[in-house]
Amino acid sequence: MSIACDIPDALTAALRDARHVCVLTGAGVSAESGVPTFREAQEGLWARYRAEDLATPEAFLADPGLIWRWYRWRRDVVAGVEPNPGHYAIAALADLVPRLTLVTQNVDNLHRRAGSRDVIEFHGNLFEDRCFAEGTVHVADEADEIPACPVCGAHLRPGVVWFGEAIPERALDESCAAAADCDLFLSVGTSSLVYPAAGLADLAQRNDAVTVEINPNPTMQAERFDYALAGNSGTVLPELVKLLSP
Ligand code: BV8
Repeated sequence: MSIACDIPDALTAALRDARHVCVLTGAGVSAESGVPTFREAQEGLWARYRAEDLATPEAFLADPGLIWRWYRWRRDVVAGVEPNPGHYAIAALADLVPRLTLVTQNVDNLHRRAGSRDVIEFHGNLFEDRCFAEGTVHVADEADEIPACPVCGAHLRPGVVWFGEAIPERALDESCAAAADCDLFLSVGTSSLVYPAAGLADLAQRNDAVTVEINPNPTMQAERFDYALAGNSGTVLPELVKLLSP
């Protein structure tokens, strides 16, 4: 495994020969848009909470109003920013390789806003609400402190996957299939600490894919990747696109 920021020739060759590229992204790919990562301390009135403690069904049951306010704050943050060159590069890459599968841990919808199609939202979407009891999708009334399901009256909850909750079956199956089939796996802007998302790179490696970590702060898993590019996704990903552009 080599730590570099310029793109090694062997990786350039692997990218040019790739039949199927699988890209996994985390909060770091949205950092250059101004969205705080999970690792970064929460801001303002949320500074006294750890994101991991708020993103749980237990926290919602204990104080649904508090959790709704947190997710509304995050929606407002995301609504006030734009995708960055990293998001746009991934959207462009999809048209430069035979097949690209994009799996994101981010719930911020920025990949879609950058033009990526068929994004696998492994941990759900901030802008989708669900009935806490039935799981059905509903549009929450922004006026309500704690919106209620129009069908059964139960609380509505943000359409994200909380810690301790299962990954949506289709997202899990499609992501595992893509990781096992790809010949190049890019892990971008993730600390590789949250499972099962962090296990996808191993699955790709076990199926002989070339694996690459793109992160300005090489993670504890960096050793396990074939390449670790220690740079910002908003810089490194456009470089990869340039290498493929005619
Ligand atoms: C489950 C949605 C079971 C909500 C999220 C195995 C081992 C250990 C623990 C577990 C295990 N298996 C399961 C667990 C438990 C748990 C887990 O992994 N815990 C961790 C903390 C140890 N996993 C779960 O609970 C999962 N569910 O296992 O269910 C089950 C099975 C069947 C039936 C019932 C139950 C569900 C996990 C999903 C939780 N939801 N998000 C919300 O957003 O509110 S996770 C959330 O945190 C994000 O989605 C993301 O996944 C994670 C944060 O990680 P990152 O995205 O990587 O962000 P982070 O801030 O950590 O790092 C940012 C990185 O970017 C840094 O490395 C930084 O250097 C880099 N960076 C910064 N700037 C840039 C950059 N990179 C590039 N460019 C830049 N400019």
